[in-house]
Amino acid sequence: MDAQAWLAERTPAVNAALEAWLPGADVAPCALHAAMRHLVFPGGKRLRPALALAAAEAVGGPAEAALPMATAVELVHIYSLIHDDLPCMDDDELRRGRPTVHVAFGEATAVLAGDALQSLAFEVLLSVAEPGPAARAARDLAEAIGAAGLVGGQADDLGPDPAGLGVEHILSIHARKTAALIRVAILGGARLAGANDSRLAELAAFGREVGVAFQIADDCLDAEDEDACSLLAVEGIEASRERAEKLLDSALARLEGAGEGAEPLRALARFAVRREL
Ligand code: GRG
Repeated sequence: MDAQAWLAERTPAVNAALEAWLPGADVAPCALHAAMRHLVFPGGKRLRPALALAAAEAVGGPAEAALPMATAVELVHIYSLIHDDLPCMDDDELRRGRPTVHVAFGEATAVLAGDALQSLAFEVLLSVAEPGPAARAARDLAEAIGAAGLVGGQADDLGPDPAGLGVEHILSIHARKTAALIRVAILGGARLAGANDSRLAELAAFGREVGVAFQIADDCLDAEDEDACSLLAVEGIEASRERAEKLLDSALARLEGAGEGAEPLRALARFAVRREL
C-alpha cells in the first residue's frame, strides 16, 4: 500500500476539522489566532492524525471515529513545534521554510498560541457525543504530553549532553519527547473506534517502537545537524539506521495477526521510518 497516497486521501478531512475548530485570524484577539494558525495551515505531513485514523481502521472501526483524536494530536504537535522553536528552547527562525511563530508574531504571542493550541486539543477531544472512550483518550494524551512524556523528554534533552549519558538515555528521551505523542495518537484512534484492551496494548507497544524509530530516522535525515541528543553522535549513522529498521520490524511483527484492516497502519509506519522528507 502507498502510504503517501493514503495520507493524501485522508488529510483533507483532518484539515477540514482543524479549520472548523481554529478561530479565524480576523476574529479577536486576531494576532493570537493568526499565530495559532501559522503552522497549522499549510501544515506538515499530518502523520500523527493519519496514524490515529489508520489505528481506527486497524481495529475494524471507521476512520472517521478517530477524527477528534486525529485533530487533537495535530494541535498538540503544532503547540510543541511552536514552543520548541522559541529562543529559550531550540531558538529556530525557520520551520518548513517559513518564519517560526515567535519570529512572525513575537515571543509572548508564540507562547500563548502554543498554550491555546494545547487546550483546544482537549476541548476537541472531549466534545465528542460519547465521552467515555474520549475521556480515556484525553487522560492518555495528558499523560503522554506532560512531565512523564513530551515535556519531560524535552527537559532532559535540554539537560547535560545526552550523548555523554549513553544510548539508553537517548532512547528514553526519544521515547518521551517524540514517541509518546505518536503512541498516543494510535492508542486514542483505536480507543475511539472501540478497540478492546488486548488490541490497545498491542497498538500501544507498536506505537512506541514506531515513534522511537521515527525519531532516529529524523536524526538520520538531519545528519548535518549537530543535535547533541542524536544517537548518531554515539553509534554512527549506519548503526542508527539499523536500529530504526529493527524497531520497525519489531513493531510490524506485533501486527502480524491484525489482518487487512491494519495495512494502512503498517504502510504509515514504514513511511514514517523510511521517508525521505
Ligand atoms: C517544548 C513543549 C515542548 C516540546 C518539545 C516534540 C518536541 C518537544 C518538539 C518538537 C520539535 C522536535 C524536533 C520534535 C521531535 C519530533 C519531530 C521529528 C517532529 C517533527 O515531526 P514531523 O516531521 O513534522 O511529523 P511536520 O512538519 O511534518 O508536521
